[in-house]
Amino acid sequence: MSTQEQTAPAPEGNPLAPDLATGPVHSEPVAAPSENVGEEATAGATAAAAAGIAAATESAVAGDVSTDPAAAAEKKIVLHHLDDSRSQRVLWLLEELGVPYEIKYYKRLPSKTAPPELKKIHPLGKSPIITDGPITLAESGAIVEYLIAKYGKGRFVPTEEGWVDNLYYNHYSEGTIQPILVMGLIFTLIPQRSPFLIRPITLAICKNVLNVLVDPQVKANAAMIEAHLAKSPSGWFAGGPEPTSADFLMSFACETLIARGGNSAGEKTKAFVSMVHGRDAYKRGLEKGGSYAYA
Ligand SMILES: N[C@@H](CCC(=O)N[C@@H](CS)C(=O)NCC(=O)O)C(=O)O
Repeated sequence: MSTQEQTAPAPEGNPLAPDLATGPVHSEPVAAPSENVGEEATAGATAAAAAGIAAATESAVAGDVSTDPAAAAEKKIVLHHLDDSRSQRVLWLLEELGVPYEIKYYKRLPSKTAPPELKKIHPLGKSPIITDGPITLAESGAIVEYLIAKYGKGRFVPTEEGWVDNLYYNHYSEGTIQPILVMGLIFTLIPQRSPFLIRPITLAICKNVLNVLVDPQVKANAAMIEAHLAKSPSGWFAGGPEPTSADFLMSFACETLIARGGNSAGEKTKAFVSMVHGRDAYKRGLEKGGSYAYA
C-alpha cells in the first residue's frame, strides 16, 4: 500500500470513490498544526484512504499485499482467524460494520504458535489477516483502519476533539503495550518450558526479569490507560459517543491486563472492557470466533 502515490486520483468507476473521497488529497507538506487539525487531518486521511484503497482495489500491489485471484472473484471479506488471539477484535469490528464476511479458522499448535497454513496467506503467518477481493492485509492496526475507511460509512470515526487520542492509541496498542505484555508472557513461559533440572534457575532469572523489566512497565502503562479513560466522557478512548479504531485495537490489551490479574487493570479499564463485552456485535463475534480466553 505504501507504494501508492497519495496524489493519485481514485480510479473512475470505483465504488469506493463516492463514499470516501471527501476532498482533494493533500499533495503539499502538512502545515503547522492549526486549531482544527483534527478536522483537516481527518479529511486528508480519509481522502488519502480513498485513493489508496481505490488504487489497491484496482491493481496488484507490491510488498505485503498480495493478490489471490479466487478471492478476488468471490469479492467477500475473509478473516483468517486464530483461536485465543487478537484477531477477535477484528471479528468484533466486522460484526459492528455488518458487512458480509467469512471466517477461516486456524488452530494454535501445542507450542501455541500459529499453524503453518497461515504462512500461505501472508509471509509472517500471524493472525489477524484479512483478504478482501485482491487485497491481502495483515497487522491489526492496518486492518481496523482499512475496514473502517472502506466500510464504516462514517461510523467509528473520532470527533475532531478525539482525533489525536484516537491516533495515539491506534499506534500505542501494537507499538508499546502489546510488546510489553508479550514479553511478560514469554518470561512466564520460559520456566514452564525449561528442562526439569534447570527449572529452578530459569525460574529465578525470569522472576528477576519480570520484577525489574516487565512489571513496572505494565504498571505504568496500566496507570496511563486508567487516567486516560477516567477523562473520557463516554468511556471510549477517543471520548466520543461511539467506539473508534482505538477502541477496537485497545480492547485486546485491556482484556489482557484484566486476565493478568493482580490489580493490573484499574476500574475504568474494567468498565471499558465491560462496555465492549456488552455490545451485541462483540457477543456475536465471540460466538462465531471459537475459543477466546480473554472474555
Ligand atoms: N502486530 C501484529 C501481531 C500479530 C500476532 O502476533 N498475532 C498472534 C496472535 S495474538 C499470532 O499470530 N501468534 C501466533 C504465532 O506467532 O505463531 C498484529 O497486531 O496483527
